[in-house]
Amino acid sequence: MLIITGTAEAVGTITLNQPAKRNALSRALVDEMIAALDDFQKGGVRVVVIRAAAEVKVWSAGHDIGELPQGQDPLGYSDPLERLLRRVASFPGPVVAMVHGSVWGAATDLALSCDLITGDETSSFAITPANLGLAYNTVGLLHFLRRLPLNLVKEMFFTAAPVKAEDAAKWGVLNHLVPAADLERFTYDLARLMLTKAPLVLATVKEQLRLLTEATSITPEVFERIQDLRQRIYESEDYREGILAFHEKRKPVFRGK
Ligand code: LCV
Repeated sequence: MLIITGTAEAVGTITLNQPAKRNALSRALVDEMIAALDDFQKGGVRVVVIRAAAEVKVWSAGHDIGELPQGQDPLGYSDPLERLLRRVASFPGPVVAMVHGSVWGAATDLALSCDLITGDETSSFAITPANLGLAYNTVGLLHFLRRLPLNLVKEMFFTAAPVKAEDAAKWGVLNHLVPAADLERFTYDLARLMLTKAPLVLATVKEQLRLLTEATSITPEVFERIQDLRQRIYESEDYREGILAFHEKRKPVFRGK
């Protein structure tokens, strides 16, 4: 089992549980998370908490780099991680990311795709395509643009540096920054508070907000220009070098081609 699931009252918990790979979001782990959300929905769970085990230093290392395709769109519509982000957004109730430890790459996109994020002083958030030479996807960029001012989105993507807890709270990535000793109690108190509210309203307001925030239209020409720009990246030598450097456990040398 790559995740541990549990329910108490009508709150469901998914605990990422593959520390040996720093909870990298592999296809197998993502499929278990999607199945858990399906089971929660069937079982009448109304609020979900996604967390890692209490003692980890890394909440999730993001997309499983070993599974990133070469020479084709690395984050296509049917990519497992993209399917997970859509499933979190379609779950008919609040999904809370409870973060202890560092969050990397598309795991930051996962946290931002949750409805709320609570974190403690060990939490940090990095988005890392610039470390891999990878073409990030348009939907993913919109997840960031809807949550953060443009200058902060640019700093996160241009530096790939972890945004540490204090800044994450100040920038609005975190709903609440809570001392590590209180994080679990605080998060589940919040979950239980939402449980006392009308579930049909929470599910409907969540879906209305999804429809409204995703109501971004782009022209076919803009679509094709974005695809053309991204194809140049994922067919680049830099992308191959980024992936290779990770596997060879060395710093990549990017040459801009
Ligand atoms: C597979 C891993 C991973 C991993 N995949 O432990 O944002 S985007 O656009 O780039 C998006 C596509 C995305 O999400 O890409 C992935 C972005 N993630 C990262 O760049 C983080 C990569 N990981 C790290 O920087 C380090 O692993 C951290 C800082 C997370 C933890 O460092 P630590 O020293 O604690 P190791 O690096 O030793 O990793 C332990 C094991 O987990 C594997 C890693 O290969 C190693 O496996 P082995 O023991 O077999 O060598 N691992 C870590 N991250 N994303 N595998």
